[in-house]
Amino acid sequence: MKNVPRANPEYYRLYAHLGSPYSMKVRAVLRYRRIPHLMMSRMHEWQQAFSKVRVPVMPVLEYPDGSFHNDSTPLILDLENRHPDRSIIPSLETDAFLSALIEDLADEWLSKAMYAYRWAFPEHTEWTGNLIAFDQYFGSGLERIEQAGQAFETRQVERNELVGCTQNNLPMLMHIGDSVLDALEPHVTAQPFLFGSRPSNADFALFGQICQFTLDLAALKPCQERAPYSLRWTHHVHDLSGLEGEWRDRSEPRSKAVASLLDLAGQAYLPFLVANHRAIRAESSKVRIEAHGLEYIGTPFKYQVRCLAELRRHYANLSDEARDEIDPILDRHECLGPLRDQD
Ligand SMILES: N[C@@H](CCC(=O)N[C@@H](CS)C(=O)NCC(=O)O)C(=O)O
Repeated sequence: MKNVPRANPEYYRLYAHLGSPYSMKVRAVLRYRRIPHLMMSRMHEWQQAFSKVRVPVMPVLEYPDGSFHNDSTPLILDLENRHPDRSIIPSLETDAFLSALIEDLADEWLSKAMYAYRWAFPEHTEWTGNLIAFDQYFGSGLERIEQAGQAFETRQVERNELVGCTQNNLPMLMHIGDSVLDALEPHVTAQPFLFGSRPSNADFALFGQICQFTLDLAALKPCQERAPYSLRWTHHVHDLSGLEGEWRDRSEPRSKAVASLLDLAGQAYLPFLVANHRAIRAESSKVRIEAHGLEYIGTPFKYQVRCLAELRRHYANLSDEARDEIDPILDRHECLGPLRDQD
């Protein structure tokens, strides 16, 4: 095929959509970092992008050089190497580690609450399916939109089992959403972000999932009642292009929200990652944990084995000084064992 010259070759192209938490995460990062980009949100545009990446998950970022990349966490780190200004990795080594841990918890654990709110309440799934199809096909006729909506709804509801959004797991999944909102609600009225007055990769990951709570009918009312300011906060994080902030100084205390999120990581998310790792190694078809007096049974994922390995690698690479400071904190929140173990 002939190479058609691009009108604006310096732009990144983000193949993404409003109903995708990771899309909103990456778009907000690009906006905050003032990285020039174009948002490509229609179905025919994604199809083209999906054919260029190994794992077809949303969002895909096309670099100005024409290469295609996805998976938000490493993608964000790659953008850090390419664009030094307005970094979203906290400058303190300890905070950078905690931020990576919270980013992962949001992407891989809070995301289950988001998916459950969206697809595990049968009375609301038709509405969501249609709205997401509308995003991809608006202006193409109601019939086309609702046909695509139904197809998408069917596919996503069928995936509930695979991603662990079962009736058995609902109490655990709702507990995850509630715990995160309870951690953030007093925090967002006191401080704009977790590690200072500028946003971190953890803030963007939490935002990505929570901004979806403002879209889904099952989530909207309970979450708005529980944490009105946290939901409102997400409307700001969508576009922080004008924000100027600083990382916290070493002498300033960390937000209490960080401690609460570490509790969730230590009590449930890290034990889940460890159990997932063991299940994959044992070639078991199920991963099971108990936490907060609740049970989670799901399908093990290789991707999450990499998440655990990545967190352990990051922890192992911390300087002695950072470890002296962070070990007692991780220990207090039951995070240290799973990060140190190499099994
Ligand atoms: N780890 C990936 C996850 C991305 C992801 O799961 N995206 C979802 C949409 S929000 C997706 O594209 N899923 C593929 C599918 O539903 O088939 C990231 O951080 O970007």
